[in-house]
Amino acid sequence: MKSFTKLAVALAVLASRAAAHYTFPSLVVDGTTTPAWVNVRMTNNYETQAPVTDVTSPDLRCYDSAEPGTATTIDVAAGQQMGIMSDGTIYHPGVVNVYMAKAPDSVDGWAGDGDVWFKVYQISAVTNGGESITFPAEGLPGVTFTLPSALPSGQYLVRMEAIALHVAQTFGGAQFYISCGQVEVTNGGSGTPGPTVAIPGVYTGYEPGILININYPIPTNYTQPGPAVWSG
Ligand SMILES: *[C@@H]1O[C@H](CO)[C@@H](O)[C@H](O)[C@H]1NC(C)=O
Ligand SMILES: [Cu+2]
Repeated sequence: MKSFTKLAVALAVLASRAAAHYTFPSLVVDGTTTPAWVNVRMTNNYETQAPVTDVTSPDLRCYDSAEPGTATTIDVAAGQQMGIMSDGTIYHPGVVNVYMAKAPDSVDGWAGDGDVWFKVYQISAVTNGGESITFPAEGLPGVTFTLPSALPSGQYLVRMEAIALHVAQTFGGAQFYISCGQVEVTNGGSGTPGPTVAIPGVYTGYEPGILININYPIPTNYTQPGPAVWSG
């Protein structure tokens, strides 16, 4: 009886969360939110808000295959806070990763090919041995993080990835909400960011943090997808 009730609750929650999607069209620099799709490359889903679900798709990178993304590059200082904002909230339960990749010179038109991506920030899930699982990113309008002081100066793509896990119990069910901003890091340091990965390539879709039933039974632990955060 108890497990039946839990399952019914889980299914009701799942149904109520099925529809709402989101994009990440703005950065926050010096406390100011930039207008939509000015410093962020416009994504295929700017109207539909639909997620990427194929982790091998080229769209897992910046989701701009429909029209190769262009954006204006904005200055951010190493060691300072910046943010990435959605067009609403991070509605679904799930986790967040922010990756960066340094362009060889200008980031304008740079595709971000190769093992060039490193993680600068993440918001994982919180578990307690099977009693509950919570998602601190759920419901946030966006994320704020500090750029490492050791981050070298230069032009970068900064890639938001919110992984919605509400229907992730089947392969390909996790929903990736993605966008790439263009920033010029000033006043940088001399660190060597890593570990670096290729995107797509970083995930197979079978990771325990991507192919997961978050509703029932409640996971006892959670493994954040992707490499460790580089903090400089
Ligand atoms: C929980 O930990 C076990 C043992 O390390 C691991 O095999 C499993 O994949 C983890 N589960 C999740 C959802 O990360
Ligand atoms: Cu949705």
